[in-house]
Amino acid sequence: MKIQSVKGLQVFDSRGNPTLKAYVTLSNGTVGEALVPSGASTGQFEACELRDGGKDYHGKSVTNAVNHINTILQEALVGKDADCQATLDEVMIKADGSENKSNLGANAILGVSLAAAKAAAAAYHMPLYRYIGGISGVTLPIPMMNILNGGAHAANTVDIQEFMIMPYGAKTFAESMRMCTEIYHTLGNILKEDHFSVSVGDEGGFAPDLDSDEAALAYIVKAIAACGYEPGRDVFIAIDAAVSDWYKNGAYTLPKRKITVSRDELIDYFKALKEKYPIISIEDPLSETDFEGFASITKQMDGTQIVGDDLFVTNEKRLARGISEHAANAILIKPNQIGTLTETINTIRLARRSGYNTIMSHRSGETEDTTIADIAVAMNCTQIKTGAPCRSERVAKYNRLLEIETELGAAGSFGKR
Ligand code: 2PG
Ligand code: MG
Repeated sequence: MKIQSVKGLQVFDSRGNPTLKAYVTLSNGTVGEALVPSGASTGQFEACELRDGGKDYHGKSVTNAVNHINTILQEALVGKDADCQATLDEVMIKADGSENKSNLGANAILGVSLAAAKAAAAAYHMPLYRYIGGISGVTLPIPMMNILNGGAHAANTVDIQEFMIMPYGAKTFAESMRMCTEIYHTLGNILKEDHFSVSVGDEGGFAPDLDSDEAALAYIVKAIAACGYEPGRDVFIAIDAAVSDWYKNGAYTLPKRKITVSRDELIDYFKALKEKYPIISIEDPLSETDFEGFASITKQMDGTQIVGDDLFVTNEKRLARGISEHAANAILIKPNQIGTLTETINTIRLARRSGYNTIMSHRSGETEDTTIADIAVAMNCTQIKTGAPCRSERVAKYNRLLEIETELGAAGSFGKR
């Protein structure tokens, strides 16, 4: 289990931007590898994604982060046991020494953290979900599948960033994939019939130029019904409004339609959408600084899942504040928002203890790495958000979950909260 070497390499993500891949090699020759994703609508409280700046790659290269892996992190970790995850992560946090991992880069640290876990799992001849979750990590998450993209993820006229379907009528993960892919393709056909573009956004969902968020919701309801499912019974809708970017000087301006509203008007807007459409979950309905607003909408929309993404940034301290202020009732989990596997796990544990739903999530800039699928099962996250059933960097996670469901057989359970 002793770490023999730690290496980094600059590679590319699904948007063609540089990102990094980390390799951890053990003394018995076992290698663990991990690639790090990258967001577009990033929260201001996220751990630091270290980029070089300058002219090359429009400032986005990550050679400094890679160098940190090859020098400082390699030196700090060689000779340590790969299966002492908390110790490894602690050593890296100390080597960085900053509050938000800005010295070495959260991208560098997360890559090594995940690669070490994968090396240890491989050395024990265990799948990653079993290594992390033991025999109690058995939950296949229900997909929160993003089939229509807007906001910062698409060059279209739709304000809300993500429109997702949740197939509550499914009994297994495999069945949930059948339902979601049927609806996805049907939506494409309906949009095409109405002469809308079926080109896709960053997460593989369609990105048509619709008049409004409501038009998007109406098309999705139509697609669900056209497949023979009942909207609001078999399949629900989840949205990620991602409004942190809309907020300026106490007011919100819808990015595409340029309408400015107050916090209360925005809450009323979501309430009105929920009245008309089978919306079960709303992510980031208010700014990442507005704990009070989050508490207010959570109370006013009792029965709706209110998800903190930019609000919590997978950070245990921010989640603890949310819990004490009753802000939101669910948390999005993105390992690269915080930068180590141990901190990710601790945040999930706190959420679970406090009755908050946990949703494992990809980033809009992704890679072929499927680690989040394994972490979701290991930690019994009941939901996963990993894009449309389109583009291999998204589909790879779903395919990994199908594989895990088959492996677990009767021991697995399909989570729905
Ligand atoms: C989000 C994510 C993922 P990004 O806002 O939830 O869908 O987007 O990675 O751009 O932050
Ligand atoms: Mg979000």
